[in-house]
Amino acid sequence: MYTQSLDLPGQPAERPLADASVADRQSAFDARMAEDAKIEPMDWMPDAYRKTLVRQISQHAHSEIIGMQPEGNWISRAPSLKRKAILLAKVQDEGGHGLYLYSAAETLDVSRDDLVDALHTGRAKYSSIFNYPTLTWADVGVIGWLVDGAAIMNQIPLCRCSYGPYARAMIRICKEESFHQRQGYDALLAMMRGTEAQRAMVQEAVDRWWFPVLMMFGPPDAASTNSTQTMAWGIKRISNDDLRQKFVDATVEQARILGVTLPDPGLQWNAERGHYDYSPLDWEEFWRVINGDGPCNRERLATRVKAHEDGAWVREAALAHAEKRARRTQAKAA
Ligand code: FAQ
Repeated sequence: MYTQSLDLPGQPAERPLADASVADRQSAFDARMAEDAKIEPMDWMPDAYRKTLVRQISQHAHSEIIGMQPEGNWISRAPSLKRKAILLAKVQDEGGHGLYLYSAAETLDVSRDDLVDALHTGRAKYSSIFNYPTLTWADVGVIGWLVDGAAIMNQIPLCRCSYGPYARAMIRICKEESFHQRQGYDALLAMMRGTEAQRAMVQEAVDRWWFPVLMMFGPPDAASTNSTQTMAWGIKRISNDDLRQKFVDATVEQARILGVTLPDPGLQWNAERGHYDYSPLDWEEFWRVINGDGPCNRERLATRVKAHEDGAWVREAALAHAEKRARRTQAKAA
């Protein structure tokens, strides 16, 4: 099962190379990269590899945690008991993903307090998509279908990431994301088989989310500052633009079955390329949103900071309890 412990079954607790020079350690690391082997927390790794993993994994964790808000907003207004139970489970799953990912980041010698502080002070990024509002119940279905769908497309290759704890965490996360995507599609299908007003509500939600979802994959490859290095290190396996294209190609047919129109007049099959063409995205909007000026950035961050502050007593009580138990165990042993 999933574990945060640093030892692996069948491997010595201390990896060889403890006394090796930096050059030897670098060549051992390069050899592992060349054979596409996993890097584990006890292995030596270049500082830049460690830093970029901390950056990507912690930003991913922040996205899952902030990502609870847009749908959490609808839990008390879900249209039926069944939809409410499903949505509650989904939002809790996202919280769980954030916790696995913080734990994976902690294996890289960073403290969770520092990571959380970076989010709360606006120094760390989280996914652009969670800065858009959820105005109607159809938005909840569209998040499941498109946002979770894009997340799966991006995260399946991360199950093969070179860093073991991140790759293993992604396997379980992807399984759960699949349920999320299906529940969203199912909710939308129910609405599309409903009244004219419901169908219009779904179409209006798709119109608002389509382009921001395509931007989730990150800037075009030419503007992606991290990709060349992270792909060389086997962290990212497929580029931003290639993942975006795979997502567009997969989604067009799903939209047709659902009966919605994707809001892009430039979307058309290109037989020569064997892919759908789509219109250029508004990258100015993307940079504005990730730099803090999207429709909901301030609200999302303020809600998160308040939740953290409101939960201080729980953390303090848990620590006091742990200390009391440790004192009791010590007293018994004495
Ligand atoms: N939003 O050089 P690149 C989910 C930043 S989880 C904000 O291409 P990279 C589940 C990027 O950090 C969604 N910032 O970057 C769910 C970099 O800035 P930095 C999150 C973005 O890392 C569903 C700069 O732009 N998923 O949805 C974005 O190679 C429903 C230059 O970009 C992950 O985090 C963006 N969209 O590629 C939860 C997956 N795109 O850090 C609740 C793991 C780029 O140098 C409800 N992460 N930036 O200051 C990744 O795969 C990658 O980090 C990318 C970005 C693809 C997101």
